Parts: sequence; C-alpha cells; structure tokens
Amino acid sequence: QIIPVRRALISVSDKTGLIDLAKLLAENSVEILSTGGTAKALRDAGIKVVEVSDFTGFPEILDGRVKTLMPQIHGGLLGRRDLASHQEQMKQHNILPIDLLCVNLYPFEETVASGAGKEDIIENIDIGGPALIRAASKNHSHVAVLTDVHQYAAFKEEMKQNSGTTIRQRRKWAQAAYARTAAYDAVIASWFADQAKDIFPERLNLSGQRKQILRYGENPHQQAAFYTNGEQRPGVATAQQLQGKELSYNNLNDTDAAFEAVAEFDKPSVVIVKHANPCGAASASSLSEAWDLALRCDPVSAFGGIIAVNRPLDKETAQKIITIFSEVIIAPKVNSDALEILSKKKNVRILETGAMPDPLAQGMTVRTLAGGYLLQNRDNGRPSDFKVVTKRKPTEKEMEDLIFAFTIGKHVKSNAIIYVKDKATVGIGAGQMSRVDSARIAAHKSAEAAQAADLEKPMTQGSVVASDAFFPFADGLQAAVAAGATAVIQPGGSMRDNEVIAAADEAGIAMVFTGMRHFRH
Ligand code: 93A
Repeated sequence: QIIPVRRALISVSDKTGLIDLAKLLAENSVEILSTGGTAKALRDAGIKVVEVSDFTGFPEILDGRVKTLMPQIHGGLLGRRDLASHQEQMKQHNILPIDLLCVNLYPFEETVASGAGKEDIIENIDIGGPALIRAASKNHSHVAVLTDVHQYAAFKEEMKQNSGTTIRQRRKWAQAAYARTAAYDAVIASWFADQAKDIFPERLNLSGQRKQILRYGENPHQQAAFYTNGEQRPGVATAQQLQGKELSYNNLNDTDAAFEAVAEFDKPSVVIVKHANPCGAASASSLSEAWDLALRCDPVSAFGGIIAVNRPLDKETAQKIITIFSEVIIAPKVNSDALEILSKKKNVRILETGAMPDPLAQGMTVRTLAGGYLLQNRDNGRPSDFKVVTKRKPTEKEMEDLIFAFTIGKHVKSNAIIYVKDKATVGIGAGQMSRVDSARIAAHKSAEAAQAADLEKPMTQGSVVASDAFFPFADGLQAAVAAGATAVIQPGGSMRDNEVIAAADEAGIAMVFTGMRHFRH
C-alpha cells in the first residue's frame, strides 16, 4: 500500500543530507514542519518551512525540552487514516495528518565520548525525538519514519518510483526506528550504570550497530553478521581494510585474537593465529626477526593463518610474509612499500588499525549461552608478584622468557602449555581437556617442527614453559622436564603444590608461581 507524502515533520540534530531531502519534498509540494534549529537551516537554504510552534500555536519552552510534545503533533502521527472515529476526532481538534517523520536524536553518545560535563550529558538525552519516532513507527501503516541519514537514499528512490512510500519500506524503517530508540536508551542506561559504578546492573541492554552482513557464520549453514558497539578500541571493528577478500566470521574472530595477543608486547612482535589460538609468537629487535622466530614454532599450522604485528609493517617483513599463504594481516600501519609487495597477493586481507589497543584497558566480554549472557571484565590481568618456589632460581634470561610464555598463555585456549626460548614460542599445546596432554602435544609438535627444519635437537631443549593454570599433579611438569624445559611458570595453588615443587627440585629446574590464573575457555 502506497502512502503519498503531503505533510512531513523534520527535526534533526545531524543535519547531513537535510537540504537535499527537503528540496525533494518541496519539489513534491510537501508541507514541511520543523523545530527551531532545523527550521532555521531549511530557511537559510531557501526552503519553505512551518515552525512547529506556529503549527501548534504553542512556543518551544523549557529551553527546548518541550518542542514537539504536543497533541497536534502526536495526534498527526498516531491518528489512523482507516478509522472514522480517529478521523472525526482529528477534525474536531484541528489535528492534521503527518505522513513522514524524519528525526535523528540529540547526540547523546557523542556528548559522552567528548568528555562533556554531567549537565551537558543530561541535556542531550532526547525525549521528544524518541517519542516522535515511536509514535510514527507504531502507525507505520500510514506514516513513514526516517531515523538515520543513510535511509534518505532509499526514501528518495521510493518517491521516484512510487510518488509515496510502500508498506514494505515503512515496516523496514519502523523496525530500524525501534532498534534505534532501544539502542539509544541502552547507551543512556549504561551511562547511568557507569555513574553508579555499577558494572553489572540488574537489567542489561546490549546494543550494537550492524557493520556487515557476513557471507555465513562459523559454518556455511549458519547465518551471521558483525556488529560494532561504539567502543573506540583499535582492532578489527574499527580497522580499515586496505585490500583483499571480504572478511569472514572466522577471520574476524581469529584476527581479533591475534591482534589482542600481539598488543601485549612492547618490543617488535608477531603473533600467528590459527583457529583463535596462537601457533607462533615472538618478540625481537625487529619485526622481520620476530616473524622468522614466530613462523619457526609451527610452520605447518601457520599455513593459512592470521598474522598480527605491533609495529608498522615494513617491506622486509612483508617480503617474508608473502612467501606463505595467509588469510589476514593486521597491523597498526602498513608502509606503502610493504603494501605494494603484499598487493601481489590480491586475496590476502590487510587491515590497518591506526594504533595498538591498550592491553591493560578495562572492558567487557560477553558470551551467550542458552537463555542468557555471561558478562565479565576482560582479562587485563598481569601478575606482578612472582614467587620462586624451587631451590634453583630462574636466571634473568629465563625469567624474561617465563613472563613472555605466561603472557602468550593468556591468549591460548585452556589447558594451555607454552614452551618459549629467546622470547619466541617453540611449542604450544592448546585446548586439551588434560594439562598433561597439552604438555605432551606441545613438545611433540615442537619436535616435529625441529625435524622438518633439520635441527639436531627439539627446540624445547633448554626452553622454559608456562602453564595457564596450576599443575594438579606432578605429571604435567614431568612431561615438560622430559621435553627439556629448565624453568616453569604457573599460578600455583594446587592441593598438591608440594609434590609438584618436589618434582621440580628433583629435576633441578626453577619454578615461579604467579598467583594469577589465565583460563581461556
Ligand atoms: O528536548 S527534546 O527532548 N524535546 C522535544 O520536544 C523535542 N522534539 C524534537 N528534543 C526534541 N527534539 C529533538 O530536537 C529531535 O530529536 C532532534 O534531535 C532535535 C532537533 O532540534 P533542532 O531542530 O532545534 O535542531
């Protein structure tokens, strides 16, 4: 059902595209009603407009807090065209129908982000706007509602095609309108929660803006989309894609894991991720050197992986990276000569984030489960109290490697066992249900990598090892010793700590307790 547009109410804070839209309406002889600022912008552009206050005969009062909250306006939006009783009442009270509402809201989100004061923030809670939007959307059978400048193009198309709006579009706009007011209120609610330092408020509204409809989800039979939540953290959500195919669901998930992991390190570092787990990570004096070391850990798994770096990607490193097949490269910056080299592999997705995220920043992680959400602080923990529990103390170099290993362990699915030598992983055991299996798998993979590289002995010989949680028994530690580890880092806290410490002493290795666990499930 097509509804012609005879009267429109426009009240917008973001005046992008306003004049263009209003011109089209004027050309179609639509009567335009507007609030103060919008009316002025239209008049300045030579477009005929009726002020809402003239239309209602009631001035804007209370510093604009009451502008459109009037029966003439809400009646015009809510009155049903298909009910005689509504038509009669409208006539009786001199209420004229409004066929199009175009509103975008006071910039609450932007005001908070700008660091404005409380009073300013409160003043930017839009009341009239959402009321208009909700009224028009309820009556979408007769009224079209635009709540976003991106919708103007579709509206213009409708006018061109149909000289009015179709029910299909009006329904779509109504959906977007309620999603907008819900998201707007969610942001306001979370601001109030922040003020009260209530990070887990009794009622939770998650809001997001769709950034991309994905080809499919984790598997081709699952549908998926990517949403942003407005957080300005450098990473996949805010990055610019410089080249390559469209990012997939798994790409996005893995790239996030890789970039968050590499952000942990100050020195030039590389993390290679497969299936959300690092399969190689290293810090070195240059990115190119870090790449060599990271790749050496598990070159087989690195094939088709995600590569994250924490420095501008240079030509030398790009030349090395391009020799293996990878899905995504993410960097704070990509130098133009590096990009030129990578452009030879057109399909590789390259993301530039502009900066590195702060690994210590606060934040939330959300996980869904049947019937609900789990919410927690992001794991920005870093142990600071290292306790040597063995007779032998780790050397300074061992200690540096232990901290590197424990930090990477935070980004490896539990149970995580990480062997490290010279600030480079040499064996990673991830996602096993038993810790001893992770220790064995890591050593086994490392031995395979050494064999493939024609090394004389496994790289775990003379390495250090980290465990993301305590060793419940001595067997996991003994597996690490058997692989050649000389020092161990783990949270400690097991009932059998004494047995594990005794096993370490017996093997003559050093062991450090962090008192902090890094489960990642
Ligand atoms: O202060 S309000 O909550 N009270 C109102 O009655 C009202 N009506 C529209 N804010 C109100 N608006 C908002 O004013 C709109 O949502 C829009 O964002 C803004 C446009 O104001 P102006 O045309 O004066 O720039």
